[in-house]
Amino acid sequence: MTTFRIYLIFVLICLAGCGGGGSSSNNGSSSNNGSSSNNGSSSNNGSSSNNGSSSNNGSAGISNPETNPVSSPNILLILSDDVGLDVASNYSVGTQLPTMPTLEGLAENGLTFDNAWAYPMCSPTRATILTGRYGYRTGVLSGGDDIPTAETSLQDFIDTNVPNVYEHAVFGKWHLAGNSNGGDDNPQVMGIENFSGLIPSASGVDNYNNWTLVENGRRSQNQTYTTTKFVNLAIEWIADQDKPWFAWLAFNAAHAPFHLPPLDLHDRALSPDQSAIRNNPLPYYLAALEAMDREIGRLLGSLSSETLANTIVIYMGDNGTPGRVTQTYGRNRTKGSVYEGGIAVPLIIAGAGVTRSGQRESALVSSVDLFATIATLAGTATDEINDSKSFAELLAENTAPRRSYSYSETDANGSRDWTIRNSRYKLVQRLNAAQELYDLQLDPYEQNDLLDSGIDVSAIVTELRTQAELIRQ
Ligand SMILES: [Ca+2]
Repeated sequence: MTTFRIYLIFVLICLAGCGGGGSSSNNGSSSNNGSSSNNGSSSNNGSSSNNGSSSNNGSAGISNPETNPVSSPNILLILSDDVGLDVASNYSVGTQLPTMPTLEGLAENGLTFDNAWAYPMCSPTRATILTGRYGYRTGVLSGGDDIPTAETSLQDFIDTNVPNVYEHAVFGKWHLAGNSNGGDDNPQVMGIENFSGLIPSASGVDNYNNWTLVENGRRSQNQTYTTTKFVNLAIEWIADQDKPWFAWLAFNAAHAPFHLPPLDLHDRALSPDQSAIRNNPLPYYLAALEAMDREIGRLLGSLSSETLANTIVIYMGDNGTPGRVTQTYGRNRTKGSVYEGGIAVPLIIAGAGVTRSGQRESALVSSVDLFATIATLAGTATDEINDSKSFAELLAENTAPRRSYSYSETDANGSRDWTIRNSRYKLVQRLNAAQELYDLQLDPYEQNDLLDSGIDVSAIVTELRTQAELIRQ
């Protein structure tokens, strides 16, 4: 067993609850009533136990399996790019899977969601998380759409409702900025105090090893592998925090261009030839995911055991796997589509307050729900706001309230498609096409349109269409 793996196991055990009974070690307010005892000063008086500059170096505390809810936990939101269920190693969809011990460890110690939906493309999913509103409301329905500055960001919402409690930052891919909303300054316009990542290139980078970094509006060229750089930035920023923090870490991995990641970040023997990558991109795409997993492990390993015990980690894919590297799903039912291959994404949550260790959850949840969920975790007591419904209670209680319907849509390439589902059935309405109905329990890959089956499903269709119309009012 490598040193890294031993270390990782310690980190994951810590996420399950080491570090002293789960009481908050964040300095500053731990109240959830909107007032703060942390008066907004950013004093660095040494009283903080939250910044965790030291790395874990022993086994102290790992025998405590309990993770009690904590007030004002640190929140680490990790988004991967173009990663559907077929390449998520703890879902049973694909056959060629990446080795991802960090995420598998999170799943073993946390809660895995089997029915999480996002939008079919990058920008719309990010906009739903940022605003808690569906794309047809914000206008962000396709890759590259600009987020309107009139929208209230999750970070602004937290700052307003639990003032002076959280520091927040976004690292990595933004994909919501353009000429209409401030360009490189858009994250600051949206209330992000600290942004370091990707803005200029529409979908990510042309080259993972040579790209334009934007740090609070300032551009510079960077030659560090993007996955590594974003983790470096997150580690450095977290180490400086003396208040509870909310870090949004959005990898551009494993979005195209398919490439050979640094050899020390994966164990695959792959040719660096571009022709080899072109001819069979899947192993390279998997290697990029393995590199991401290893770097997530490095990030978690950089946190002190005390900080880990007060941190909740949310991992989610932003949309389905691209057609060139998809498995199981049909070629035209991948990223960009409202079929499962486009919108069903991995979602794992572990850490502070997640007491349903190693369990799976079938509740319908959506990227739009992350707004209210994260706001609730931050102490705003936001069960529902805009289109967003918090599922924070599910992290500790499997009988918590849940959605009856989940919704997604796209307006890419003139498609203007939408879909809605209940716990079992899914209605698909594509532009200028007949509606389709699938039984996701019996037919998870949408092979058999029930509207072609001769079975009377009119009541189901009516129910779902009525609910969609209510959502889209
Ligand atoms: Ca994406």
